[in-house]
Amino acid sequence: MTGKDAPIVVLTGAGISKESGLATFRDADGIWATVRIKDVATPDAYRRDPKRVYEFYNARRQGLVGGNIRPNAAHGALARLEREWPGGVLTVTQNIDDLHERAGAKNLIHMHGELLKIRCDVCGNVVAWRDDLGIEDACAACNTAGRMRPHVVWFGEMPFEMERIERAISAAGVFMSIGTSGNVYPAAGFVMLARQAGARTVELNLEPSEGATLFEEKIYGPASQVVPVYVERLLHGAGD
Ligand code: BV8
Repeated sequence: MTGKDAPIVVLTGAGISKESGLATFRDADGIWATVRIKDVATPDAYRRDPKRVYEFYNARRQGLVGGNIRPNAAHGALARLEREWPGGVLTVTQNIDDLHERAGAKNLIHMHGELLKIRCDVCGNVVAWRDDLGIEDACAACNTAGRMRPHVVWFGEMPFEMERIERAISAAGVFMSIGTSGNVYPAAGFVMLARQAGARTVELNLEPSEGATLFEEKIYGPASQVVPVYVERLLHGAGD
């Protein structure tokens, strides 16, 4: 097992929130089974039909805030790891839900943005937002109406805090990938960076991801079961 003074970087995807009641993207019952990326999750979609994009994110936002959605044991185990691991833990999530924060995570990067925030397309001002977003909503900073968008990274847009993420992975002793299919870049390429840095790489997922062969260790099962067990092993493993 890795020395406890080595930092850990954890990448999470939609699979970690599935047992909390949020849909994934590419499972049979996933989001992309009913709506096309190019219609709702690209800058062109927003320019072409903002109402359609607002409706897509309003439905997901209402599902998150109004649907009795709670963090599960996997989110809780990662927050525990962050509290107890001497070398420090950074969680990088592709998810736009707030379940990691609600489970207690502090050192957290939402590389694809956050569903509960909106951003002004004119001045860049970002505000917390839990209601429906409409074309009539104005920016609290520059007063421009009709230019507020979800604070979410669409396909073709640069994910947030990439330099900080790459620096952290380059210094990591352990890289854990949880609940992601390994389809979306640049996140899907992080394991390569971790291997180049000499980090121990482990995938915890329901089934092998696209990048499964790149991980030294692979543990399959529902995140709420396998993640707490793995965290316990990291913290109090028999030195294996
Ligand atoms: C960019 C926010 C460039 C919106 C999302 C190579 C290099 C760089 C880019 C590309 C490249 N090749 C292609 C690209 C372009 C593109 C891309 O990757 N396309 C793919 C489809 C081929 N990437 C981009 O556009 C990115 N931007 O590259 O910018 C650039 C450069 C310079 C200047 C400007 C720009 C931006 C990508 C971000 C897009 N936004 N989300 C929203 O949420 O609505 S992506 C979307 O996919 C979500 O963020 C999601 O998190 C992410 C990844 O999906 P997963 O989380 O993995 O979910 P998925 O359903 O796929 O898998 C779930 C997994 O969980 C499964 O494996 C399942 O088995 C497992 N699971 C299920 N249940 C459980 C479970 N596991 C455990 N327990 C369970 N119970």
